[in-house]
Amino acid sequence: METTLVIIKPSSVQRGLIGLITNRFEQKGLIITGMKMMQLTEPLLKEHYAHLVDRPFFPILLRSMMATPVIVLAIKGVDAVAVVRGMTGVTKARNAAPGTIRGDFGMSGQENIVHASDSPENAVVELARFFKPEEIFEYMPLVTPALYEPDELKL
Ligand code: IDP
Ligand code: MG
Repeated sequence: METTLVIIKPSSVQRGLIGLITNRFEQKGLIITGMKMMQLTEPLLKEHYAHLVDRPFFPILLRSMMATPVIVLAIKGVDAVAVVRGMTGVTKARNAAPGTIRGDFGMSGQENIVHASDSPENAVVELARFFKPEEIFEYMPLVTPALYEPDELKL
């Protein structure tokens, strides 16, 4: 199984969406293996959004991501990175498909509800950026055999 990183962004914390968003992942059958509240900092965000530091909107992105604490989630499942990206929807929330988190909860390209890792390689790097190893728990919920056909669990 893969594990991916989700960040529930400050605008979603402000709007009281922590429970609704977390519920989406649980309802899907994904396993929450890490979850905490933390205050993001400029150095951490410059690393996390290194691909955007030269963009004109970067100061706004920084301010927005530090406006309140965030919730970081480690989420596990078969193909979890792609599954969670699919559930997240495209970056500009007002164009995101209905049924996706961004599509159902957002209107903005900037305030787009959640971050989700975009590749298995980045997920490994991002999980290590936001979690200490002991903050991710490798348990298997008792319902797992009801969620997958046995061969799928051997992937
Ligand atoms: P992603 O979150 O869908 O992976 P990225 O391109 O990695 O999208 O951008 C990271 C974050 O930066 C976005 O989620 C959004 O909050 C912000 N962002 C990206 N592009 C724009 C833009 O053109 N205007 C304003 N904010 C943007
Ligand atoms: Mg991205």
